Amino acid sequence: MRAVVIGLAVTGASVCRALLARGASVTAVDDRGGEDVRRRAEDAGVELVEAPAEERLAELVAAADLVVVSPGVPASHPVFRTPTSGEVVSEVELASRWCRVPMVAVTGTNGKTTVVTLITRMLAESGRRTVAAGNIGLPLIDAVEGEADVLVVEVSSFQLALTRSFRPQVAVWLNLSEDHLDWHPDVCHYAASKARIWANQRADDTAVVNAGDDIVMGWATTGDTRVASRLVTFGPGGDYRVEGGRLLGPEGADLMAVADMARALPHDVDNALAAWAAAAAAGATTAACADVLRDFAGLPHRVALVGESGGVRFYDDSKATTPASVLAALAGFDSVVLIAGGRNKGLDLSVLRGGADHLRAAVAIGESAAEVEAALAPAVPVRRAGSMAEAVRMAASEARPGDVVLLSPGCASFDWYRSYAERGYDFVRQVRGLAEETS
Ligand code: UMA
Ligand code: ADP
Repeated sequence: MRAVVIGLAVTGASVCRALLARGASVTAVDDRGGEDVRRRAEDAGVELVEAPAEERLAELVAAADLVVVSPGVPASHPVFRTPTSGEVVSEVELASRWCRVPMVAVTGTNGKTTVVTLITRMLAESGRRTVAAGNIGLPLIDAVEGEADVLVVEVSSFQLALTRSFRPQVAVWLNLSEDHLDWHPDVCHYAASKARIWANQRADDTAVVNAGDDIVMGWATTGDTRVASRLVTFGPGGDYRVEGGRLLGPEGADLMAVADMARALPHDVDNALAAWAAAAAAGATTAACADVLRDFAGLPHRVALVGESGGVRFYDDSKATTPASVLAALAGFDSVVLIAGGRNKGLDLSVLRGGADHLRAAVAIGESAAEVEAALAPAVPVRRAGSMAEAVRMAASEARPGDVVLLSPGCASFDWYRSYAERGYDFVRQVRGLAEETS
C-alpha cells in the first residue's frame, strides 16, 4: 500500500510509524518543513517532501492508496481539491479501524479536555485500565497499540471531519459555539464535523447530549444527523441534572451534593454531569464517579486560582480561547477585572458584551485588543496593555477587595506566545511578582 501523510508533527510522526509497521510505503509531506520536520522524518524512516508545489502534491496524492491528513491542515488545503482514487482520512479514523477495545469519545467547543480527564479517572477508579487519547495529546493511533480496557478519546472537529467509520460506543457532544473559523469554511461545516461523532453509532451504543444546548439537541434529534443510539441527556431537564443542590441521575437517582464537589462553577457542574453520564454508560460505578468529583480540583489554565493579594483573587483561564468559554468563566463570579485578547480565530468577539454584568473593568491585550475594546468599552472601562506585565498591573489597579482578576483571553495565544500554557505561566509569573512587591 502506498500512503501519503500530510503534516509531520505529533500526529504525522505517529501515523508514519504505524503505517510502516504494517508494511506500507510511506511519504510524508509538510508545507512548513524545516529542521524539526526533517528530524522527525529521519526518526520515522520515511521520505519527506517539503513545501511541494500544488502539481507535485497532486502527483503524490494521485498515486496514493491512502492519504492521512493531520488535524491542523485546514479544509481549504489543496489536498482536498486533488483527485485521487485512494481514501482521504484523519488519523482518528485510521486508528479506530485498528482499535480492539471500546471507545468513549468526547467533542464540543469547550470542556473536552476536562470531561475526558474526568471520565478517564471515573473509569480507572472503577477498576478499568483506561487511557486518555486523541486531541488531549496522545495520538489515538499510539493508544490503540496499548493494553487498555477502554480508551477515552478527545476528538476535535478537525479530526472528526475526515472520519467515515469511526464508531465510539459512547459519544459525548458537550456544546457548540463559534470556533475555528480560520480552519472551517463556516460554522455549519464546523457543527456538521462534530455531529460525525455519532454518525456510525448503533442502537446499543450511547450518545450523551447537552439538554441545555439547543444547537446540539437540534443536531441530535432532527434530520439526517439524528442519533440512532440510546440518547442520554444532561443539563436542565436532562437525565443527569441538578435539583435542590444535588446531582441526580436517570429516574431521579440521587448521586451526590453539589456542595461536595471540589469545584462547582456553573460549567464545572455541566462537565461533571456529562462525565458521569458517559462514564456510567461505559461501566463506571456510582461510588467511583462521586469520589472523582469530590477530589477533582481542575486542570491548569482552566479557571485556576493562582494568587491572592489585597483581597483580590487572580485566576488563570488561559485555555479559554473562545468568547463562549470567557462567558462561562465570568458566570462564576460577580465582580471581575477581565484580561482578554490575543489572536482571533475568526470569531465574533462582540458577544463578550454579554458578560458585562459581571465586569468591573477590562484590560485588552494582543492583536485583537481593538476588537475586545469595541465589544466592552460601551459597557465598562477598558484599558489597553502592551505586555502581560502591564496587563496584570493595570488589572490589579482597577480591582477592589473581593474582586477577581481573570485572564480569560477568548483568543489563541500565538500573537505573543507559543502556546496557551506559556501565556498562562507568564500571567502567573506577573501575578507572583506583583504580590511580592505588594508584600
Ligand atoms: N502542516 C502542513 N500544512 C498545513 C498545516 C500544517 O504541512 O496546512 C504541518 C505543519 O507544518 C506541522 C504539522 O502539519 O509540521 C502540524 O500538524 P498539526 O497542526 O495537525 O499538529 P500535531 O502536532 O499533529 O497535533 C495535532 C493536534 N493539533 C491541531 O489540531 C492543530 C493537537 O491538538 C493534538 O493534541 C495532536 O494532534 C494529537 O492528536 C492541539 C490543538 O490545538 C492541542 N487542537 C485544537 C484545539 O484543541 O483547539 C483542535
Ligand atoms: P477544550 O479541551 O474543549 O478546549 P478545556 O476543558 O480545556 O476544553 O477547557 C477550555 C476552556 O473552556 C477553559 O477556559 C474552561 O474554563 C472553559 N470550559 C470548560 N468547560 C466548559 C463548558 N462546559 N462550557 C463552557 N466553557 C467551558
